[in-house]
Amino acid sequence: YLKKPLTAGVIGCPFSCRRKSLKAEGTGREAATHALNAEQTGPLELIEAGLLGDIEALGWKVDFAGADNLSKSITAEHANGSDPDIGKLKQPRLVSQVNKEVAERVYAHSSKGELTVTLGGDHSLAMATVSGTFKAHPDAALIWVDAHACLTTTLPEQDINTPLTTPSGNLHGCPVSFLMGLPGTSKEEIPEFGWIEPVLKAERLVYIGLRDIDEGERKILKDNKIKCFTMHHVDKYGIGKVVEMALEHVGQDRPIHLSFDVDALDPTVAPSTGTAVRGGLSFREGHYICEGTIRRFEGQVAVAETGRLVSLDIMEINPSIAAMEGDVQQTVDVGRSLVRCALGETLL
Ligand code: 5AB
Ligand code: MN
Ligand code: MN
Ligand code: MN
Repeated sequence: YLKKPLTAGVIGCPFSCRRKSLKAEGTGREAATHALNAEQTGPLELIEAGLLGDIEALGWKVDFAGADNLSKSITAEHANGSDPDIGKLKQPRLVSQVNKEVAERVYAHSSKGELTVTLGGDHSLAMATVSGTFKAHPDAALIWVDAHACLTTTLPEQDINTPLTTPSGNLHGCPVSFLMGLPGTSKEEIPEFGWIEPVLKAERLVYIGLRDIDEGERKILKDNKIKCFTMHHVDKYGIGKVVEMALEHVGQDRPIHLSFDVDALDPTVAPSTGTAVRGGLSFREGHYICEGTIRRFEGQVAVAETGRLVSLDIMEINPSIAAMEGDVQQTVDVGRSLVRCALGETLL
């Protein structure tokens, strides 16, 4: 699936779907002003720390257009309060437009035969990464590593009291439902997101690391028979077996999109993230997933041999969140080494 010379198409998306300090600040007017701050500097920090050099050192070419804030102009457009909630969904037009733009970039890299590496930013960006990747690789499978299913649905206003509605209205909790075309996400129901095609079939999706699932999400997971390896399964079978079963489930010959939310890791491993949940993956378990996603052959650079990983998201590194000195550095370092692992770094 990847063309030689092996090239990583790196996209930096310093974007957040969440308004900053909305609760503290109060009114809608202030919220609109704060939409201008809807930035998350994770990708900038990763690049500054030397991620591109890391990738090159592993033998890849790097195709990188800059980690400029591609959301800035679009963000400014909506800073005048022209982006009212839709049902419970917050900043819907902003999130949609940023994602539409990123999706085009992802597609551009993926359709050139590059491995697309998208650095978030928050996980609403998966609307873009999965859309762009699956447009180039329609038979791809999605491995979603996260404490959360990101599968809350988006039923309109009259339904806000049903359990199937997003509890927070934050779109980083919804991308998978849009990608699957679940009820409430169709072009008719929410034309603002009409550009998203329902490219993701339930049987092509597998979760690893879940431990904070909403009531509505639990029902969707069951009804659609979506394969999940929660932390319970990681404890029970061990990470090696879990990755093996996950790959088996999606089929051995498909291109793979790995969407890695760093909050899948335990907060002691990746503290600088927005929705930390205790009881997560250890440092090694997280890295094993990246290593194990690619079938390895003795003594060869696995990625080069299989070329099955076509898209990698490293999401939710948020340097504005730090309880202790060193938290940001630690989280950025982990993000960097996850990328290296997925691109073929070996321990030996
Ligand atoms: B993340 C929650 N389900 O919808 C919601 O960080 C959390 O991208 C979503 O995984 C977390 O607000 C989304 C409670
Ligand atoms: Mn997530
Ligand atoms: Mn999460
Ligand atoms: Mn998030």
